Amino acid sequence: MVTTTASYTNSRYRTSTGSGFDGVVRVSYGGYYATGSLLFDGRAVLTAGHLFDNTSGTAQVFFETSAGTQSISSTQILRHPGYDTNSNNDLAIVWLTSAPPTSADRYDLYRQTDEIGKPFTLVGYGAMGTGNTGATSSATSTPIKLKAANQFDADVATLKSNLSSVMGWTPLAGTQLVADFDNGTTTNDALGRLIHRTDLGLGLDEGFIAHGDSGGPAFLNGQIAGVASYTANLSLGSVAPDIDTLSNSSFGEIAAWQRVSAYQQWIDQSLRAHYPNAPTKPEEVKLQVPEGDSGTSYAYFLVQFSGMRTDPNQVLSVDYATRNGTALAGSDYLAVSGTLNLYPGENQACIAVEIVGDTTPEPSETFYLEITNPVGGSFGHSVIKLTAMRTILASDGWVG
Ligand SMILES: [Ca+2]
Ligand SMILES: [Ca+2]
Ligand SMILES: [Ca+2]
Repeated sequence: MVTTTASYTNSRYRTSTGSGFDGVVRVSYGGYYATGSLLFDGRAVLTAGHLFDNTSGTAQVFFETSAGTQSISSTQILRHPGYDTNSNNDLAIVWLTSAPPTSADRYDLYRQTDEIGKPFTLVGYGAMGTGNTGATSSATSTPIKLKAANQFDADVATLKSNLSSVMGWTPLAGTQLVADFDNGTTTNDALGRLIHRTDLGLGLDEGFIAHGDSGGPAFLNGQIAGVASYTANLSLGSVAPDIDTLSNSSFGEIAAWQRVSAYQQWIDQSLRAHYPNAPTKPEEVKLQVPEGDSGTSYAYFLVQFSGMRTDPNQVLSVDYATRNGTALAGSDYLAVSGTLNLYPGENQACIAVEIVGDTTPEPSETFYLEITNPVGGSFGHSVIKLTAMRTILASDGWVG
């Protein structure tokens, strides 16, 4: 990944397995390399749209986890239908032909719109270098997954309104977050000088995206808040913050991430549309699910809203989290927690939980999903929590 303030060999930039970044993947397509993140459904990877000239080919997705390195082909690629060469809607979802390793982290989306001013963690497999040199390696040689930090300074609309004369592209307001690569000086504080968002960076932790980091995540609270999209070296008259005037991911440049909070409806609904054999009414919900012999399969929970919206455009939501019964998170099923939105026109949606298959004889076991914090409706009768149980059925070989 990433150009960093100090050498990439500094341990502060390393992403050892088991440290929460094992769902950040390398994506290859048509001879190009990018980065992506495994989404909360455990089947799809979120990455950049500009990697794909069309969506008829096959991508390869590489997982590096404690289980080793594993490559999985795509079964479908969906580029955002609004993608354009102004880097608008620069997102794609890549579905995998088989379940990724259970050791790969699955990520929820950052759903609040308070990203600006917050420090984030960026992770990627792109070209390396330092802020002084810019990217000096190619994105295809010896990929190393690195992390660094930066801060979201503004929405792209603020940049455009200040720099329309020198910005040769027209971004959609509210859909991209920008950050700059700081070295602690005001001279190279790009967004401080260009749009008066003064911040001198995060010291040695400060880092930046480079070739091959496209599609990689910007994490807030361990959730995907941004998808790396592009970099630029901008100057306005005599204000020229780039340290070397080259577009090379050096100190003094700016970068943009697609703002995931603005795209959560598209991502959520795209994933839900791909859930295999998902129930559409309560009588179709299976309370008992077979364990399977390998990979993972889904147990579904169907969440329904039976009231009336006060405003038809209102987004309703509940929070959810799995809880162990006799089944244990990590070995019998994969824990999930997050927020489920019901978008305008929707009165129900499924939550999918991955059941871990293996051939070890086990008794039937149970786990729970708890639903709390209804927004836009209530559970009624002073109920504050709904709990549903699923049973993972014993595999045939168990005798007890
Ligand atoms: Ca910065
Ligand atoms: Ca700055
Ligand atoms: Ca530069």
